[in-house]
Amino acid sequence: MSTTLSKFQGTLVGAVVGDCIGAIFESLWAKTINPNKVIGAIENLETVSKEEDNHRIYKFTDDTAMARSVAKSLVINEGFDASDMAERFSENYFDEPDRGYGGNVINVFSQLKELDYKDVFGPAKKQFGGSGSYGNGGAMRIAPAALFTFKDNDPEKSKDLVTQITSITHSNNQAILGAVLQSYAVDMALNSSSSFSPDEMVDALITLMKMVEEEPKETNQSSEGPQKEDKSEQKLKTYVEKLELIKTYLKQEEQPTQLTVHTELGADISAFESVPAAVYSFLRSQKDFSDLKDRNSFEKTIVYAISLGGDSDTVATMAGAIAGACYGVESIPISWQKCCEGVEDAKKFAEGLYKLSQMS
Ligand code: R7I
Ligand code: MG
Ligand code: MG
Repeated sequence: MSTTLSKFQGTLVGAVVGDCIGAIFESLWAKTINPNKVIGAIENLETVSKEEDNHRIYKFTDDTAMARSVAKSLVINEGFDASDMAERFSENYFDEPDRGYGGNVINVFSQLKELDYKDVFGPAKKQFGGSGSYGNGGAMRIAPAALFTFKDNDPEKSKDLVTQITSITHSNNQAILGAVLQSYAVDMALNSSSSFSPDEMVDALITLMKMVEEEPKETNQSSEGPQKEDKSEQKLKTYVEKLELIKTYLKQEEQPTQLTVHTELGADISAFESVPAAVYSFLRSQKDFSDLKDRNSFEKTIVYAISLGGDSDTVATMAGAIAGACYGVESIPISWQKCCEGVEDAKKFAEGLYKLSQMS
């Protein structure tokens, strides 16, 4: 298999297994999860996969459902068709409403349907009194867009596509910036070898996000992150500041505890409090992880992402996409692939996006 195809498949399969395995823990909304508990659940899954017939399948959630729509729409239309993508998002939700969707995005789906997918960006703009959702629903589904723009190697183009795809459901600037950061991280991982330098990668992300965050905004929305009720907990205001904090972590001889990362970077339902955690989970896979000496870097990324607690399916799906893009599909254990719903489809979508990337 070509390295690029392996990385494309790694991206989408990595996202699926992160979602399916992370979903085991999402409902806990824990501050942190002991890595041994995560490993226990993974060992269960690995045992289950050995039972040839009718073994348990770990279901994907809304994160994957929406990523599938992004991938399908881009492949079938050979580009972005806003109305088609909006229809896929909504119809998938109405077909399978129990995939764990966010509480407000489902109103957007209803309104899009009522409008017959004509005013595609209107309903999202009305959410939360006009400020739009700051949820991580844009970032969680964006990996296929990074595969689509891979061949252009143009951050501006990539940012534009990500902005459009996200704006169908999330018009808040923080949700859009989070999706842009996630897609830049996937793109960098696609372009990196498995022995990349985490310090260099975080520097490159800081450079790109500085440009994006400094752009004047079309709306009068604040570019600052959502404020927690207890303002003392929320010290950082921009994605660049969060990346600077990650840079500090990476320089430390000993990496911070999960509780520190959960508290300082966040691992929650907002984009601002989850995308940086996913990026850090991936970058950290190059560092020592004493509980996981016999696991590869992809596996370390997933276990670590889930151990941050909170919105674990979403942090793990985003971290899984970045790690899969870097380490390739071969790094994802076959036993995990066998047990997670939607892996074969993810490989097919990746192949479709790969073929598009090879066209001139
Ligand atoms: O962002 P979204 O698609 O949710 C994705 C999350 C992932 O964790 C999935 O795995 C799934 O569990 O849900 O859905 P939204 O409904 O747009 O946002 C999610 C939640 O974020 C909302 O239901 C609100 O609780 C919260 N939220 C806000 N709260 C106050 N003010 C989002 N934006 C705001 C806001 O502006
Ligand atoms: Mg989910
Ligand atoms: Mg989630």
